[in-house]
Formats: sequence, structure tokens, C-alpha cells
Amino acid sequence: MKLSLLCVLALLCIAMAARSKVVEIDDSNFGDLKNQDAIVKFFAPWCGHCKTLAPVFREVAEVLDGEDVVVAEVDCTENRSLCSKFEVRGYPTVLFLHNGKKAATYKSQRTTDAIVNWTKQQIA
Ligand SMILES: *[C@@H]1O[C@H](CO)[C@@H](O)[C@H](O)[C@H]1NC(C)=O
Ligand SMILES: CC(=O)N[C@H]1CO[C@H](CO)[C@@H](O)[C@@H]1O
Repeated sequence: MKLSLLCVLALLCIAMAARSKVVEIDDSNFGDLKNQDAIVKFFAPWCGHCKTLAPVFREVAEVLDGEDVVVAEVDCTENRSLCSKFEVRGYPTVLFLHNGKKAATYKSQRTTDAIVNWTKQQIA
């Protein structure tokens, strides 16, 4: 009885985690953003500030789950063309994209609250 309840809870957690995942964007699926708002983190795997931001960004994805905005990331070491298209000069760079075009650059604190608030302002 207890065991099966645990299993159900575990499955729920897995389902929820999968639902609010940060979407990985590359050239092949960038087109999916063309009619959407998105907050996108451009990063490199070796960059220290990017490693710090990664769990924060996952929280942002969870908090913004259900809002009309995609939370996504681009690995600039694997997909340079997207990063040069958006003139990414340092890592991490966080941009707000409207219909696939750069609308704003995030320059504030890298905390969940601050990023979520900023994103909500962008889509308001
Ligand atoms: C984000 O917004 C909430 C609600 O408006 C506010 O309470 C909180 O202080 C804000 N946090 C930051 C970091 O701006
Ligand atoms: C243009 C380019 O570099 N595309 C790559 C983006 O990343 C994916 C996943 O690693 C590669 O499969 C693409 O070739």
C-alpha cells in the first residue's frame, strides 16, 4: 500500500519535472519559436557562471510553467550559428525573444525571482 503510493508520487514528480523542463534549442527546432515569446539562455558548458545559472533557470522554467512563454537554452559550443546570429558576446547571455527576434537583454540579478519577474513584464 505504502509502496504503491510512493510509486504514484514518484511518477507524478517525473511527469512534472518533464513538463517544466528548459527546452534545448538548436538550428533544427529554432523555428518552433517563430510565433512565440521565449526567454533563452545562451551558454557554454565550461563557463562557471553558466553552471551557477543552470539550476536557477530550471526553477524559472518550473515557475513559468503554464505562462505563455517558452523557457529555452542554446549551447553555443554546439550551435554557434544561433549564438552569432544573436550576437552573443559573453556567457551566459539571457535574451527575451518575441517571435524569434531579440526583444530585450536581461541584465539584472541571476536569481529565480528576478528573472521570473522580468519575464512576466516582457509578456505582460
Ligand atoms: C518579484 O515580484 C514579486 C511580486 O510582485 C515581489 O514580491 C518580489 O519582491 C519581486 N522580486 C524581485 C527580485 O524583483
Ligand atoms: C548548425 C549546427 O551547429 N547545428 C548543430 C546544433 O546542435 C545539434 C545538437 O548537438 C547538432 O546536431 C547540429 O548539427
